[in-house]
Amino acid sequence: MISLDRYLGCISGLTYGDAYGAAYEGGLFEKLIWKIIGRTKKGKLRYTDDTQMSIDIAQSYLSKNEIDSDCLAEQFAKSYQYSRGYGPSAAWLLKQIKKGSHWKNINKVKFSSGSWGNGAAMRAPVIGLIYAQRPHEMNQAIFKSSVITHAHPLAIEGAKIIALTVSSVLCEFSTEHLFEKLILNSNHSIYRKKLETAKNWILHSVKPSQNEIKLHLGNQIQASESVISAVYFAIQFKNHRLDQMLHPIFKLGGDTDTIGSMAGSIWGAINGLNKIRRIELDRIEKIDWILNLGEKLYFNKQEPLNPPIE
Ligand code: F2R
Ligand code: MG
Ligand code: MG
Repeated sequence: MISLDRYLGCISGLTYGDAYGAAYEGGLFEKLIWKIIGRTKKGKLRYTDDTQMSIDIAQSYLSKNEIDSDCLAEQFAKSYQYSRGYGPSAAWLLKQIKKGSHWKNINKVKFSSGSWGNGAAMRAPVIGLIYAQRPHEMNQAIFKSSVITHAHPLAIEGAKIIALTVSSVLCEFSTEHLFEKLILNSNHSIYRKKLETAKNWILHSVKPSQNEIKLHLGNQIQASESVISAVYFAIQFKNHRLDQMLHPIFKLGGDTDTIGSMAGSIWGAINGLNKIRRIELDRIEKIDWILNLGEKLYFNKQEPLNPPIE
């Protein structure tokens, strides 16, 4: 039986990593923009597309009791706001869906094989939670939730790795077995190689430098340049506090909110909500509403839950 504390730990860790990491994301321009729009009128930390699309998956699942790509595409499009900092291709796609296009006709327009950004992986922890006890249905759900905006096989595989990691760490696990399972389930050598590196660093107590982490695991917007870094940080620092685990991610720069949210979700699934400082969570907008949504998902309560206006 998965505990509610760990379930909510995953959702709040995701939101925390995203909301706190957003201020460090990207170059000077992005940081400057976030300084201006990164707070609500009440002074709360705003979350970004990572959390928003995760919320969308939870809401869409609760309304259909399954991952339905058409319903989810509508939900993604309805929630889209420029100020949540979506990736450029994802933003374009969602605006087209809002105008009436079907996702199937546009998800390979910008890139002929689809986007390989980490936008599918960043929302995959919720799939890991929903399907933790139905693992044989997880790959299909990952595909359906990813392909709307991310048709590229590397983006879908990154999402699969994150969902599989979350579902695996919700119960007791060994680091060695976790990495073996992830390697066994990876179809692409780029992921297998990075998983081997992360596994060896952790199991042999190697302390890589920031440059080595960037070089061997990555810190960028591509799924293949961010997913394994998130797994590495969450497992390497699983016995530290959440802010201590996130600190080196934010220092690394690059795609800090997304690596932070993916790592935060894994760390939270291991440690639970109780290990996250409430005072730090309370600085994030709509956090009680997000936790309420997480509870509905846990108990599979199919009731509408509209977000509060803040
Ligand atoms: N986008 C950001 N942060 C920068 C904020 C920008 C600012 N708000 C603005 O809009 O100017 N963060 C968020 O984006 C990442 C998730 O991105 P996602 O959803 O994967 O986006 P997208 O657009 O699909 O892919 C990102 C870019 O990667 C390149 N790319 C993708 N696939 C490609 C391919 N097959 N060939 C070549 N290039 C490809 C493109 O430049 C895409 O635009 C998260 O970090 C989230 O926090
Ligand atoms: Mg973001
Ligand atoms: Mg990001």
